[in-house]
Amino acid sequence: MARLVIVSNRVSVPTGRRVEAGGLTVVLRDGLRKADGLWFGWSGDFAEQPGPAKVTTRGKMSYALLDLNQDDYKGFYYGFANGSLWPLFHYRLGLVDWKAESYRAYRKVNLQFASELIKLLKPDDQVWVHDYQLIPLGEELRKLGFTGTIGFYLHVPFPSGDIVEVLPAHVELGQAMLNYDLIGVQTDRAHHDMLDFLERWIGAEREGEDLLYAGRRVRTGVYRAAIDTLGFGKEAAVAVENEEVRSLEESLGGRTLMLGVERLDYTKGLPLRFAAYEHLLATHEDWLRKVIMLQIAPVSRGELAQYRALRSDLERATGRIAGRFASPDWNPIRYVNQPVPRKILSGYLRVAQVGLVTPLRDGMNLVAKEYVAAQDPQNPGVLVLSRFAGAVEELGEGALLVNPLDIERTAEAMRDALAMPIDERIDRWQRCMEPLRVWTARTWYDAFVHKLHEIADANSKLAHAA
Ligand code: GDG
Repeated sequence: MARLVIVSNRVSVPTGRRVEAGGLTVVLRDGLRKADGLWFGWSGDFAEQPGPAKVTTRGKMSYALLDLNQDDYKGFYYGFANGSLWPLFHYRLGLVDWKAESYRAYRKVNLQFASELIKLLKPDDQVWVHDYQLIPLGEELRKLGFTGTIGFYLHVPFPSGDIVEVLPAHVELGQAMLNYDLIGVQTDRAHHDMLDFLERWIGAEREGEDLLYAGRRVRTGVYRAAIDTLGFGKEAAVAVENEEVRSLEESLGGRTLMLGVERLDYTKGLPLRFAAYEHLLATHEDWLRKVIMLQIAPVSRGELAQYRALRSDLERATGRIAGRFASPDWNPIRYVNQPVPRKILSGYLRVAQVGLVTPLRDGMNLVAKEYVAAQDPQNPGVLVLSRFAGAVEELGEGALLVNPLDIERTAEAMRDALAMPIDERIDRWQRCMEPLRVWTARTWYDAFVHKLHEIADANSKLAHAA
C-alpha cells in the first residue's frame, strides 16, 4: 500500500502518555499509523537559517518537523495567511491587509516546505496538504519534480470569485490550486464557488466536478469536517461526573446555562452574540436571574491587532452586561479566556441547555457538532446556529437558525431555545443527530484518502498505457 503523507502548518506530536486534543487531529494520526504514514509541518521553533526537517518515529508513523526563520514566519503566517487569506475567505474584505512582502514570505515558506519535504518523498507516496496556509505547496512540489498524487483540503470557506479576485495574487493562487489531483472543501456552497472561480477567473475547463487545466485533471468534492459523534457523546456522559463539571453545575444554582466555545476570533461573531444576549436581558425581564451565559474563548493569534481589539471589545461588553443587569448574588455573564481541557469541555457542553454557535462565517464549525453529540438524549439542549456556518448544511433542520447580524431575532432565538418544551427539544436534537451519526471524522478521513488512492490508481494506469 502506498504511504500517506500529511502536511499541515502545525503538527501535534503526542508527548508521552498525556491524552490530548481530539477531533480531526486524532483521526488523522490514527489513519497515518495504519498507513505507516508521515506527518510533515512546522516544528513551532525558529532558526536563523533553518536546516532540514527533523524526523522522529513513533511506532509505525513518523513526524518530520521543520524550523522556520522568524521573519519569514511572521510574513507567512501573520502577514499573508492570517492578515490576507483568513479575512478574505471569511468575506471580510475590510480587514484584508495586502502586503507584497508578506505574500513573498508566504511563497518562500511554501517553497521551503516543498524543498524539505521532497527529500523525504518516495515516488508513489500520496500527499494530503491541509488548509489555506499551504495553497501553493502542491505547485512547488510539482516544480521540484514530484509526480505522485497530491490532495488539498480547505478547512475554511471558499468565497465567490468576486471576493477572491480582490486579492492581487488571486490568479497565481488559483493556478497553484490546479496542480493538485484532488481538492476537498467543506460545503456545497464552497464547492460551487470554488469551481466557478477556477473556471471563470482562472480558465479551467469544467467536466462535471472535475477541472481540466494545463494537461491535468483535478478532481474536486465536498468532504465535510466531522467529529467522532458517538465517542464524543460517551465522553460527555462520563464527564458530567467530573469534579470541575459538577462544580460548574453547582455554581449555576439551578439557573439555565447558555454556552459558547470558540477561539477568540472575529469570524466567530462574539460581539454580536454578546449584544443579542444583552438585548434578551433587556427585553425579557422574566429571564433575569434565571439564566447565565458562559463564553469560553481561548486567546488566539494575539499578535494581530484585530484580535487584540476584539479582546478589548469583549472585555468591555462583559463589563457592561454585568454592570447593567447583575445583582449581588447573580452575574448574567461569565467570560473565560483560558482553554478548557477537552474532557471537561464535553461535560460543559452537556450541562448547557442552549449551545450558541453564531459565527459570521465558518468553514464548518465543529463546536456545533460537538454540542449536539454531547447532549443527553432524554433531555437534550437546543443549538442556536448561524446560517453562515458550514454546519448549517447538516444541522439546519434541527437547530434554531439565526443571522448573527440581526441582534433582535438572535435574542428571540435564545429565548425560544431557553423556553422550548421537551418534545420539541428531542425532535430537533434527533434531526441534528441523524447526519452526524452517519458522517463522522472517520468517514471524512476514509472518503478523502479513498479518493486519493483511486486517483493514484487511475493515474498509474494512464502512465502505463502511455
Ligand atoms: C477551522 C475552521 C472548521 C475550542 N476551544 C477549546 C477547544 N476548542 C475546540 C473545539 C473544536 C475546535 O477547537 C474548534 O473547531 P471549529 O471547527 O469550531 O473552529 P476553528 O478552530 O476555526 O477550525 C472551521 C475546522 O477548521 C475543521 O475543519 O470546522 O470552520 O475555521 O473541536 O471543541 N478545545 C478545548 N478547550 C477549549 O477551550 N479542549
